Amino acid sequence: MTDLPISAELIAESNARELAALEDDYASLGRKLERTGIDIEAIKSRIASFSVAVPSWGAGRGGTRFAKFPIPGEPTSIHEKLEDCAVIQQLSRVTPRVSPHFPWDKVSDYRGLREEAASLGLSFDAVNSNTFQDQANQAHSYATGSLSSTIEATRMQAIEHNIECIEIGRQLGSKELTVWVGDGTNFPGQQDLARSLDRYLEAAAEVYTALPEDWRMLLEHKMFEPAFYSTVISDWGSSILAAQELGPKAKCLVDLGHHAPNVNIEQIVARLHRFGKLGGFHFNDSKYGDDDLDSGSINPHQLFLVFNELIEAELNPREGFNPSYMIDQSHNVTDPIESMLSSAEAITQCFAKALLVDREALHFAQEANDTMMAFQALRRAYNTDVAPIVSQARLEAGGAVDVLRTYRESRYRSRKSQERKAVGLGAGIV
Ligand code: AOS
Ligand code: ZN
Ligand code: ZN
Repeated sequence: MTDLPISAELIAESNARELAALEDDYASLGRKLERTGIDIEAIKSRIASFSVAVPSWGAGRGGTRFAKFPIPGEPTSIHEKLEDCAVIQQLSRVTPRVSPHFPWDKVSDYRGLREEAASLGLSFDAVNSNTFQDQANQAHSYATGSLSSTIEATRMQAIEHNIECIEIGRQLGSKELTVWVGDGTNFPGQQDLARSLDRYLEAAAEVYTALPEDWRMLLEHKMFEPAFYSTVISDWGSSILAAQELGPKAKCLVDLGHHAPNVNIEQIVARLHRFGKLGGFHFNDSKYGDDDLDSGSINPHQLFLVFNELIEAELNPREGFNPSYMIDQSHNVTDPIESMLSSAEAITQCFAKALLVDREALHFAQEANDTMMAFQALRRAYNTDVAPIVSQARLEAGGAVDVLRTYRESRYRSRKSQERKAVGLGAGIV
């Protein structure tokens, strides 16, 4: 491995200051869990094998249609994004894979890019195609749709782009193509709701045919935006029907922000799994819509309930259980590295809490229709502070006990602000 962005000495020094307190907290939590028959070491080893991918685009500042405010030192190429993702992995030890997006991350040598990632301790996760915006020199516009466009040449272009993403993914060592289309309408009557789905299905089938044997195609549904009246793959119903029609390699991807407010997402997770179609997640949080806020920052309880369903699913595997976990957030006001460090920790903690649920007590209460005790089985796990197990697992994997403090001490961002070229308006203004 070449030089990693954060020095091992810095991490060790930072950890040294935390060790005594962590040892104390870990021992105390271990005793508490032991009283309920849970072996903390077993939980820790489950956490040690947990991971969540980070999106290459998440390394940059997000924005809205009103404005984007870049920060000094923001990455402007996939190479710089990989370097930032390496920082997240070095400190958190739960984000060893990066999900790239094309053509945003286009380079001339993908095998070289794969080696570059490997030298930073990273590999590639699902490849994301982009047919929701036009690129310079593109022959046909996606203004009226892509895979579901009424224009055949546009559909063909979208199909070819997805197939090109598969080809790039093969070179990067990926095994999944995530397809989210912005296709939809803004006016009643704008498009035939049935025929637009027909066109989507036909075009998606062409992409499906190009999938290598051991690949999966993840269909990401979204209720609205950029289309505000209807979208072609609007919800988990449309998604599972499309996935069932396409074939066994097609699965559904649940982006937590892509539902109507207050929808019971954990139940959607259970449903998709029941029919063997749960393919993966884009983790984020939201208050109003597809806000792409940091995971667990608004409703950590929902995130916990999602993981609770995932543990249940794992105990009852149907046609395999192997969902891909990924973060998909828009970091508009924070340092993206800090947001992803904090989010990776929040996600891992919810996974850990779900592992603590006394399944026997839960199932017994469910069978006995003892509502309060069933709820309490979840509540007890949710109320447990699992930070010491998650931190201990991270420490043992070579990460930082206090990820954010160690990151700040590294002064990584300010070093990058000296080295990297400024991004557009606002960059360089501190
Ligand atoms: C869009 O809302 C989706 O969440 C997609 O996953 C999209 O490809 C990603 O957010 C990058 O824009
Ligand atoms: Zn998403
Ligand atoms: Zn989204």
